[in-house]
Amino acid sequence: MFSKLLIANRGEVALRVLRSARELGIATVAVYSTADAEGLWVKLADEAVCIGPAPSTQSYLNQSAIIAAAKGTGAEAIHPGYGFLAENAAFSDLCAAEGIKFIGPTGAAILTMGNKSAARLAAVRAGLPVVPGSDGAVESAADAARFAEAAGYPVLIKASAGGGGKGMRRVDDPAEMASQFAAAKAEAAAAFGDDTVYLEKLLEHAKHIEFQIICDAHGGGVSLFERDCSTQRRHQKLIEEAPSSVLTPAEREEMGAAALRLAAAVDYEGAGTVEFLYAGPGQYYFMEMNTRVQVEHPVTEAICGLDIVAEQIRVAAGLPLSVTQAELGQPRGHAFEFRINAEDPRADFRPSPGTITRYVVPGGYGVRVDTALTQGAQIPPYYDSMVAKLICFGLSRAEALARGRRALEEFIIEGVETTIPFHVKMLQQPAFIDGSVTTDYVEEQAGDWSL
Ligand code: MV4
Repeated sequence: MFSKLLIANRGEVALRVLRSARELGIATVAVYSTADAEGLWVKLADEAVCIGPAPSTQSYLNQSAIIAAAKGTGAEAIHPGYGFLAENAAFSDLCAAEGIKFIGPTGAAILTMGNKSAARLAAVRAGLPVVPGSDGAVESAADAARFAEAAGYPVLIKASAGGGGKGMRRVDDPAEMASQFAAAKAEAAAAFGDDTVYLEKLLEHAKHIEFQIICDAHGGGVSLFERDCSTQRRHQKLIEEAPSSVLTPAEREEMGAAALRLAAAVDYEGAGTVEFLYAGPGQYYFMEMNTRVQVEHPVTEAICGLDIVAEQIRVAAGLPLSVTQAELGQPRGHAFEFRINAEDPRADFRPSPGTITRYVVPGGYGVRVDTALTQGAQIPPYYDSMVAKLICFGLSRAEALARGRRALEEFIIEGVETTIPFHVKMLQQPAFIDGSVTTDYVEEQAGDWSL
């Protein structure tokens, strides 16, 4: 087992990793930008290294500064968290070259899954169902129109180097194909430095169902069941839940096995998430694979009784997984995660940085708050707006929902606007209560809410 671990991240996920490392008896090294010097994770770490000024490119994305901090403190491993360098293949390879264990998959696995067209090809080869799509990249608007004619409109033009909804364009009509195709390529070139695009038939009113898997270095792997992440706004997840309210045990087993087949095909090591679009019984299709631990992992921890970050560290140290698929059985209970962002839901969710003047955290059985917030904390404008995650567990979905409503009412954050009012309203919606929300719900239904 490692004796010292560097956490190459900030905020709630840095604290999350620090806690699991400490419980495993591992010394912790925090890194921070000049804007984060007072961060809770900086204070709680055994050692802390300032890696640069506030802008991410000069701090949390500064690979050489992070490697230097690891070498300077003698850290044997680096946990990247999510975001920043978590899915940066070059950084994974750089750690390996420097003899530092990257807590995550190899650069090769990250590269394959980071190219959404290559990921789709790997999925087809591993026998996963995919939505009807072009075989690889589409070079011209004429080819794109031919695909769309055959598959039927509407179609999606997707950037191979995109993902998470970035670089996606919907085309409903042949007349707009040429302009949308050109715009999609230009947008992909500008955003990712790669204008390669591919096409898929658009699957409307589908759910975003993703499977958490974790693989050890000895060919072992388990499915930790699914999460329903359909409550999204402009591809930003707002509420996640586990398990979904739609899968049958047979679908759960089938989709989990498919996710593990895809992982095996790329010699995957560590925690990963395989995303599916779910359009009804037996109608599920591979979308993407994320090669990092995700923001929403706590809802899976709640229904599995497992510390996923501790498992990541264990498998990176060459230990076998702590649990077998047989021991996991079926999900136990139900959990929701509500993302508390410093954004104003009354003003198009625009960021709301500032100082926390009042802060009261909910508690009680089945309530977990993952945050680095403290009274008087500054929320800087440089980073992602998520400041806390409220996770509520219950033996049934109804119990978890009631607990979520109660905890959201208790949660007080003043000094900045937050998404709490959005969550309170969402939990009153019949479509949410009956579990039928799909990926288009928030855009179609919640756009004109008066909160
Ligand atoms: C799709 C899709 C429907 N049809 N592909 C969004 C980002 C990445 N996970 C892939 N995504 C989707 N791909 C086909 N062929 C629906 C989504 C999707 C989505 C799309 C629009 C708005 C919100 C969304 C949330 C999750 C998934």
